[in-house]
Amino acid sequence: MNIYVFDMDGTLTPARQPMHKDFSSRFLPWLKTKIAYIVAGSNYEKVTEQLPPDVVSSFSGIFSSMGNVYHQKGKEIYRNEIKLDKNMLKALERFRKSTTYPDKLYTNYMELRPGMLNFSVLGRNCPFSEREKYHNWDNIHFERQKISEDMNKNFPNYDFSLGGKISIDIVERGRGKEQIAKYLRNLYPTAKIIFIGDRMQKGGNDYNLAQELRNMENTEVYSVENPNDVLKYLNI
Ligand code: M1P
Repeated sequence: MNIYVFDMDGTLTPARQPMHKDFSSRFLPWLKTKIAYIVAGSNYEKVTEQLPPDVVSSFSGIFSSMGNVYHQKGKEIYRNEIKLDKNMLKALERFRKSTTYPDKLYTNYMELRPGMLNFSVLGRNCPFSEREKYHNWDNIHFERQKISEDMNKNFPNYDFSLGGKISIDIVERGRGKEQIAKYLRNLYPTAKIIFIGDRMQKGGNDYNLAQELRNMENTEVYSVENPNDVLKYLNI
């Protein structure tokens, strides 16, 4: 038996965008015959915003906020909280103040979710066009990567990783997506667990889960760049 686990943004949908209709029309019939889970960096509300209701209800379970909240058929099964270190928050404030990003910054630069904090120098409440602008700038200046590396070194009790296009996901070490590997292995002791995500490179928010699974028996991890790659991999 195979158990499928999918990241959401960049894997099943474009980052922070609804699932495309042509994707869901091919994916849903496949999903209905399989046991599959989502593990998203976004919170549960965003997952249900981005995915059509029949897709949401066809998943066996949805891990959101980096695996810190778990829903089964719409019912919350567990949630973790995060303890925030004041010095860690101050260091993030300093990065926000000292950014060399030349364009407008927006107010919502720290978003607390269950068990995690999302930090974006740009600000999460920016217009969509500004996300792309910042992302293109970051691809040249590597601001998020530099902040994550610095913070991982100075605050080893936390884990800083790159999720989507403008932000950094922060969890207590061990409380990222990797926590779901043991959870699923306990549920399915002998099944093959297959994880599909777009951020499996070191520093990405799928990396730790991919590594955790690589260290377990009977698993497979598959890296994609976009939803089209998922359709190709599933051959649907
Ligand atoms: O699910 C991937 C990421 O999506 C968003 O990233 P960004 O806003 O940077 O594009 C965030 O919700 C992030 O937490 C999440 O990991």
